[in-house]
Amino acid sequence: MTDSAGQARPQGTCRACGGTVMQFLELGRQPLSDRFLSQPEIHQEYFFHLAVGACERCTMVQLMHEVPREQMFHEDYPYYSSGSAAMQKHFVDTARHLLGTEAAGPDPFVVEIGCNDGVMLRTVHEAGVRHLGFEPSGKVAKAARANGVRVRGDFFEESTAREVRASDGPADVVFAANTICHIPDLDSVLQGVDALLGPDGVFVFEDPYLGDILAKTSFDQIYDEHFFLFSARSVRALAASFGFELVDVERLPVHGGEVRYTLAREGTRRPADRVAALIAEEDVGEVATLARLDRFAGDVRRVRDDLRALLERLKVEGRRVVAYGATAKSATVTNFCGIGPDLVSCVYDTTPAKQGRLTPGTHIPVRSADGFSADSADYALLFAWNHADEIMAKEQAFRQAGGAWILYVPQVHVRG
Ligand code: DWN
Ligand code: SAH
Ligand code: ZN
Repeated sequence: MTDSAGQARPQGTCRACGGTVMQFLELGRQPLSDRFLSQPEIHQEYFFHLAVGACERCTMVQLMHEVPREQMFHEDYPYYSSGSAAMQKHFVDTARHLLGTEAAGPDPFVVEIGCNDGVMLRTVHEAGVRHLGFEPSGKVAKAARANGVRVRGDFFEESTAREVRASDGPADVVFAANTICHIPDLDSVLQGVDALLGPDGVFVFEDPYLGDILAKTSFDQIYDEHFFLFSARSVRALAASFGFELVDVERLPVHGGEVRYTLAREGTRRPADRVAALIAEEDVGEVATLARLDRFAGDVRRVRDDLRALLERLKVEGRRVVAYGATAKSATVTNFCGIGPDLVSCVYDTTPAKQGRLTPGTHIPVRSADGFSADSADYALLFAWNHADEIMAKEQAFRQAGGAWILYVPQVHVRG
């Protein structure tokens, strides 16, 4: 089968259902998105082939090639969830919501997969509720423990889930944010949830939403860690093949648009009307069709060409361009668009673990965000566009001094 350009489409095997995956977008040779390098490390970078496809049978959108999990999630994993005030608030609200609903009975037990620095479980701990976070990345797990959170430093999978069931009993809620889409082995995740969850328990997870990614051409949501781009239809199919049912969906504004999916054991709850409504909306938007995904691929290439053209023009004009937010997402943008230190002088970021290092693949220096206002750059490319409100509010002096932000979502534009 050929793609829109008449090329043979590479194929793969679906990690959700075993069906055939048809490639629709090629993003080239890419580094690990969260591996910020010291100077000597630039000679031994790990690269992989980033391409994305959709399953013919269950519609699941997924990467064509997998990166071993230990390459991504290890002692020095540098993303700290509490680095954004808006995300902190989101997770305090999430914890309160769970404590007031699914975890409101006598002696509830809440498990989180990928608890990171404890941004969500901290509130559960402070409420005195039994909990456990799975977090394989060493330093972020340590930060969670320092917040009083009970953490198991392992990957969540069927075997570790069974051990927790044996030692702690059934969970009322298994929660995960921005983590299930990171795990290619969905069989092991769903079997682990099945083993751990009580008969009336729920599995709640939120991840970037395919519908929003297509609508906003936010192709930077595609990188090594984001193995799956979920939709309500693909998650409903996944749930059904493991004896679960998709009983609720909620759209969330965080990280550029996500959906929170609620799964329960089949037949235990009546699905909310908004499940069928979102799937109907996906059908109207043809979210899962190859024709729509090919159109997205064309949109992505246009954004790449526009962004490169703008940065090259600013360079010719002698403008100083920096970037803001050394996001994992930006690895795809810089490497796919060919943006290195010749076009963007440095990236400002608040994360100590990223500062003083070089961005993956393109080797742009990362500096402390404290230095941003003194830089007097003409333009700042906003890699952390999902935190635009928070960042623009605290960096108002930049625009007052004549600086302008460059954004590339949903298309390339300048906000002066
Ligand atoms: O899914 C994932 C999400 C939840 O987090 C992970 N795979 C990895 C990571 O992705 P990301 O790096 O693209 O996430 P963010 O939240 O867009 O990263 C924001 C970056 O910007 C961080 O390095 C912190 C930095 N930042 C900053 O310098 N000043 C953030 C804010 C809010 C700020 O004011
Ligand atoms: N939940 C946080 C963190 C998201 S980053 C938030 O929404 O901000 C993804 C996290 O999942 C990382 O901390 C990573 O170490 C962890 N992770 C990756 N694979 C995992 C697995 N199989 N089990 C548990 N945690 C995992
Ligand atoms: Zn499939």
